[in-house]
Amino acid sequence: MNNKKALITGITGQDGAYLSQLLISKGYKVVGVTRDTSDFRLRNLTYLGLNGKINLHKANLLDLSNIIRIISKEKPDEIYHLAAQSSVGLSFDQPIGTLEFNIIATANLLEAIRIINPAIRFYNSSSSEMYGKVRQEELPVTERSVLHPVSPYSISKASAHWITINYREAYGLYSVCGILFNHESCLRGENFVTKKILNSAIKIKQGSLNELRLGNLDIRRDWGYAPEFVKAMWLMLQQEKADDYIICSGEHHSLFEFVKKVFNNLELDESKYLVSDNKLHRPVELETIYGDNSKAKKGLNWNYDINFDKLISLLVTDEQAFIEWEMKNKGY
Ligand code: NDP
Ligand code: GDR
Repeated sequence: MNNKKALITGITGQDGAYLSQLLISKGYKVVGVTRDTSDFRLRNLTYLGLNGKINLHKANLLDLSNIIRIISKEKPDEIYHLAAQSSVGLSFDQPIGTLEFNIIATANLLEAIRIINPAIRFYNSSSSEMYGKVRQEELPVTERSVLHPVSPYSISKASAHWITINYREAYGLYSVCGILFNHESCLRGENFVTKKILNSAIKIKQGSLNELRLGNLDIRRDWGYAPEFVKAMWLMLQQEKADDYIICSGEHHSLFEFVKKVFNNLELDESKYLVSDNKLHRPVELETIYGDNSKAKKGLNWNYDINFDKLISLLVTDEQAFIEWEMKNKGY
């Protein structure tokens, strides 16, 4: 058993919950930071049975004094920075808030580490969205591909990415970025497309819904399974040398394929229920993106082996169990 302590920001989100579960299973003491400890926010931790196993702090990551107080008190060995306004779509409606939180929270955490204890290891979740406008011939993207972000969210993530690297290069911190491609689970927020598809398809199957309305169905993404992605985050902080890694499945499929597979899995014909809605298109869209995960597989020994069919089947099964749990635990 190890006696390490990890602090996770964004602990109530999809990745925060799965990462907490992983670290607790490895014997870590886990401390979490959240804006609010209301029951609704704790849904993911409750679902995984982690309530009571984590020491939660209410904090505003824009307030450096708040962060300094928590890090000084808890003395973590590792910090996993997952908190963000993480919706690309919402960032077009809330550009300033997204830029402010996603950039300044990251800078505040790194500055607090530099002031309090530069030996604390720091992980930051960067995003495939940072690559943005990629030409077909430049795919799959690698850690060395050029960044060309096309949304307020991806611009904020590109800044946080370079701030994290800069603290490594300028001050010698062990600060690293996982460049994550879309990864999904039943703990995904309701405003992300896979959760919407899975939840709607199951409700259509149950007879309580009769349509699924989506935006651009032609986009192609490199979708992965969230519980496997958090393993890579942990591995990144266990290396001799700090470095950044792309974390992705390496496969790419269109949103239409995703819908079709989910409906087929439930023995439904998607053409009877799928409605394409132009109002759900984004002002600027990233059409196709997929990555090369060979650096992570080789360098971190990250064993990811979930192909698209297996991913869909896991997501459908997980979502069915989640809906059942939600019905039984209304109000959690
Ligand atoms: P979630 O949105 O599920 O969780 C993020 C957490 O950040 C929330 O639970 C919330 O915690 C906090 N948060 C949300 N909005 C704000 C806001 N406006 N201001 C302050 N805090 C906020 O994200 P994921 O778990 O999916 O992702 C984790 C990280 O990884 C994020 O940084 C995301 O950008 C990044 N990422 C995710 C990918 C994915 O496919 N999931 C891919 C690439 C990068 P609370 O309310 O408790 O404070
Ligand atoms: P994304 O995820 O923007 O890639 O960001 P999202 O699931 O929101 O969108 C994926 C793609 O689906 C298209 N789409 C729709 N999206 C939503 N949300 N709702 C719809 O109805 C719909 N119809 C079509 C979108 O246009 C888009 O192309 C996620 C987040 O987790 C980020 O934090 C992370 O950095 C990136 O993945 C990698």
